[in-house]
Amino acid sequence: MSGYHELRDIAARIARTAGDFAAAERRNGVHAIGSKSSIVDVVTQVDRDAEAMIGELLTSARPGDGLLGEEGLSAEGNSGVTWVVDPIDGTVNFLYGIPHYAVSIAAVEGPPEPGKWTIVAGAVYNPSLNELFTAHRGGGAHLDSTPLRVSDPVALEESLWLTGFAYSASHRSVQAQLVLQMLPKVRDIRRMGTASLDLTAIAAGRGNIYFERTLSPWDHAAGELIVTEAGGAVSGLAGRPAGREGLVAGHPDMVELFARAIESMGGDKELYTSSQ
Ligand code: LIP
Repeated sequence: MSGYHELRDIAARIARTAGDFAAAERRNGVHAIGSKSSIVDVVTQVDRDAEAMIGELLTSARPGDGLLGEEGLSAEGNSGVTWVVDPIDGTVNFLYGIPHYAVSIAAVEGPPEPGKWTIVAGAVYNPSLNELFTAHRGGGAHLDSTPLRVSDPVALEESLWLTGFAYSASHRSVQAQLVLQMLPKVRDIRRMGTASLDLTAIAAGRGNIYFERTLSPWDHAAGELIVTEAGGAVSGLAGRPAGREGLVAGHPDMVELFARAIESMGGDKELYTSSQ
């Protein structure tokens, strides 16, 4: 078994390769080739090609590991490590040429499921800014070689809240209700469109709190470790694991403050039934 720092180095190298590939393809122009969970949830050929590239590079570096990716990448391993991959997080930004998208790659031990996994290494790479965020368990979080630290706690009314919205219209209506109640109480809200970069922003002190629902494992695995290794906390709501029913990230005191505020506004009401 490699050390976690070696897994981080593999994630970093491959995230950079795939991100530079995606950015080069973007310069030639891209278009949506289909939609997934709803008409607004698009996919491009570059998402698929980048994921295939990442799968091949990971398999050649670590042949016994499992794979789980947004565009269908899936393989069972026998090493106890699974790579959780978002080849292009922020696909809608990518489609429109908004330079705010990322490749996110995490190594997890145990079942590759939020609440059951242990995230041990991760990298999130934004090719548009040439920013590479990395972490490994117990080794701290870095932006390139600079150590990261979450921002100190502030009052609710001084907090910048990063968030995002679901692809499902009914889930969006629930999210809009919370925004309606929360917006007058905070400094402001940012919806930047890339969950992994929202998490790395929190790790870098570029916001006070991140809260989003309906996330998939590949949206948050790497960023989640980067936040906790930067001294932050990541939590679910109402005793549930951080994941698709909700994920709050920030300084531990801010997570506590926001989780209670969201719960008091009914923002933790279950969105998914067990069959969904
Ligand atoms: C998207 C995110 C976005 C979030 C969406 C979705 P994709 O990932 O990063 O910020 O709000 O729900 O998960 O689909 O671009 O990989």
